[in-house]
Amino acid sequence: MQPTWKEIEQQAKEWVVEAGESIKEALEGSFQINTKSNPDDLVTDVDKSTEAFLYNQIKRTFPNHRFLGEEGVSEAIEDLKGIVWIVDPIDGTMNFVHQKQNFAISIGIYENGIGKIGIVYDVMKGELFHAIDKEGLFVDGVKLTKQTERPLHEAILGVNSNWLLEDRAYQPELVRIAQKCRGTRSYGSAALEMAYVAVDRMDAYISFNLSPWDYAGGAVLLKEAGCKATRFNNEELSFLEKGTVIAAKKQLHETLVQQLQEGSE
Ligand code: 2AM
Ligand code: CA
Ligand code: CA
Ligand code: CA
Repeated sequence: MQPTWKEIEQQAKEWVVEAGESIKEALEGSFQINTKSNPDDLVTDVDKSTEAFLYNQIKRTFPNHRFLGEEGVSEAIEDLKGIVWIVDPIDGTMNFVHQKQNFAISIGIYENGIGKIGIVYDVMKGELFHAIDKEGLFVDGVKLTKQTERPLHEAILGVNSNWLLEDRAYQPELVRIAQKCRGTRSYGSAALEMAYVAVDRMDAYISFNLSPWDYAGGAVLLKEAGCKATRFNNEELSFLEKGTVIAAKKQLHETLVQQLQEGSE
């Protein structure tokens, strides 16, 4: 018999909590830190062992499900046919290494490209954001019932502040948006920042260059909260290719996309 989405979610929740325990143990001891694309792009052996743990559990329990993870423990995924788990074992590795908090395990489970389950687990807080397609968004099992739309001048925006430092496309538009909003935050974990928008702790999250594993879990949470996540130009997110991400309450999303496009044509 095929498992239900509820059963799959339950299983995934157990695994992220178990993986979180191992991550906490690793933080007490020592671990290896390496760099990837640049000196600030970190990866540790804990990222890899966490991804391997999740991959092995998934493959053992659901042998026909496929797996796309940041650290590449599995085969390359070139399409989203069937059920694909899109996994970031540690989202916010720099926070993991330096702050020892503010990082998450992120899982998005997709069926033929449609988001079915989203899980973002704040390991150190033990706070679990989870959602099933059409069943709503929950924090530690408690359903979210209220979302507030705020105009830009009352909104808090999550941003990756690197864009302040670099001369790049959309920079003038983003500076203008940042000036107009009530305040900005930069937590350093895309998955947590998207979860915070979904549960109404922030109003929007904007980032230049994210990969599917950064936003696959968050995208399901946002959808279930009635929020919207797209590319800066309002195109749908791809779960196979990287790109810009703007996630926000629905009306604010419209305002922000409009402001991002002003002057960029
Ligand atoms: P990561 O920790 O899994 O790499 C930091 O602002 C956010 O951007 C994190 O969610 C981080 O995910 C993500 N990110 C994506 N690409 C990155 C890169 N090349 N270097 C650092 N962070 C990156
Ligand atoms: Ca990374
Ligand atoms: Ca990530
Ligand atoms: Ca990661």
